Amino acid sequence: MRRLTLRVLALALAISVLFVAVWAAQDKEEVEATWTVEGCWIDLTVVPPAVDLGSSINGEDLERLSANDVAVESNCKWIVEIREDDGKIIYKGDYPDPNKPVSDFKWRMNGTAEYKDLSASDQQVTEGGPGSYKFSMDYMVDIRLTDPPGKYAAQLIYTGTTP
Ligand SMILES: [Ca+2]
Ligand SMILES: [Ca+2]
Repeated sequence: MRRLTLRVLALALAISVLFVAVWAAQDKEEVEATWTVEGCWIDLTVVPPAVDLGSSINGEDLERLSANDVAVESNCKWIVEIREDDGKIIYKGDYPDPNKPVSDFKWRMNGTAEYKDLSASDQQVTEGGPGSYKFSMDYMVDIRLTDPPGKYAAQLIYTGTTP
């Protein structure tokens, strides 16, 4: 009886030692994960790619609000600029080309007060920092007495840059 008790005690002790040994076991390794972001990136989207300002019937100026939606995503500071591709308005009609100046076409960010004249050189539309941005553009065209009947087109070039 006593031997049995001793054996049980010994076994219990062995088990408890084993448990202590298992529960106390621990090991740690530290890993440092590193990476690099190489430089600035910018993603510019302007939709739709074609915009119709409508028809001027009695010589009235034409305006279209929120004609284009612009989206910018960048991990750096950025600017968006606008220009006319070659500084010439395309004219298609039966009359001689009136060589309508591109400055007769006006643009502004929707929500801002004043229209600016389109130009063949880049003009800053807006700027921002890292993140995702959306805004829309209003267009206006000054119809003049010197504009003969026909179809007119301006090619707007948007450029996004991280200076
Ligand atoms: Ca042009
Ligand atoms: Ca006018």
